[in-house]
Amino acid sequence: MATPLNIGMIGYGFMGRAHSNAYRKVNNFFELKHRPVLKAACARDKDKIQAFADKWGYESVETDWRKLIERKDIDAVDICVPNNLHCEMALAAAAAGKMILCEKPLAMNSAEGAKMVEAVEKAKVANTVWYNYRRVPAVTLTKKLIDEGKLGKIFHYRANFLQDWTISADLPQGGTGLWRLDVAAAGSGVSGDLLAHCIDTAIWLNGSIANLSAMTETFIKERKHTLTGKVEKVGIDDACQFMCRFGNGALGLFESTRYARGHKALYTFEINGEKASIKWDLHDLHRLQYFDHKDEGRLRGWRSIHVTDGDHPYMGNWWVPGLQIGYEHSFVHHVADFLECLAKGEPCQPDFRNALGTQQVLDAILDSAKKGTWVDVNKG
Ligand code: SOE
Repeated sequence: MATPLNIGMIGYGFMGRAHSNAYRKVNNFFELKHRPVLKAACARDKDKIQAFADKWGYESVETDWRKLIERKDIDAVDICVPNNLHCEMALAAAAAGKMILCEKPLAMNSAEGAKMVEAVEKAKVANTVWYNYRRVPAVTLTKKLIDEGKLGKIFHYRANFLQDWTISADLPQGGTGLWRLDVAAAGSGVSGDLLAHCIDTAIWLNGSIANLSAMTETFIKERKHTLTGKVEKVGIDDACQFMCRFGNGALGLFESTRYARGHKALYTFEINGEKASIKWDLHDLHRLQYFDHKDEGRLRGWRSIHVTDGDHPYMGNWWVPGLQIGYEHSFVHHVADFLECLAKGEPCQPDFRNALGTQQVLDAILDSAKKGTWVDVNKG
């Protein structure tokens, strides 16, 4: 019988749903020593959080996050709220001895992130940041192939995350979902929201980023603020591009925007190595494109691997070969790994310290864009 792990969820938005779904499903598909129990959900709006709790099966609700964190029957706190609240909540949760699963990006900036790392390491509580795309089986397979040396020396890393949902100037900033457009709540725009995913994956697959040169643009300069009702300056980056040099000498090129008409969540990466290349596309997330220079010349070409076989990462836990899974499963995998690491007493990556690496790159991006120069990534 698996040991219960009582979850206290703070927030009820898109990620609150994605994580709750993962907690509910994980033990149906993975053999684990722990079983998440949806103990309490928390938000300021009593009616909304009660409706969320009823829908997902949380046993109780709180309207004050400090009360949730103090509850003796909560083992792990899941922080699913805008970025400006991550640090304060994580510090309080660590001080109360709770495990923490925090939404990405870790914090508003690396100064906050460093405080969070210090707090969880001092309190010795299990912690992780929900960079979920690492756990899409095709992406995890990429990691394995690189670690096995199949690509050889890596020369190029290219990644994009393209969306188009903020093109209308009528879209306000602030409030539910739209806090992503409010710099006071988000800290940054597409860099922290979208490029953060690309950077996390890139560092995981190809090692640290040494220096970079970035540019950002805010296409819509003013938007009505939902909370104040006034038209206010937009402080976030609507688009961001940067080039960089990795520690291993590879060159990197990254782009993210919410102004690429026609693209909804086009996260792609391509990695070119001495022996082989790999391409991946979130819109076709169960496939990996692979080119191996070792193949016989006449037959050489890009192959499209359907990552659904039992010996592909995580897939042995799902259906039968050939039947694919999707976006939501990356979160189920994250919970499964978190619980497995907990049973073994190991950190679940990315932990706060690891996610601080991404935050340092994000700081460098904004710094470089502001100065208009190359900057070194400050490892703190
Ligand atoms: C923004 O639209 C968003 O929902 C991000 O916040 C998520 O992190 C990303 O995975 C999908 O896009």
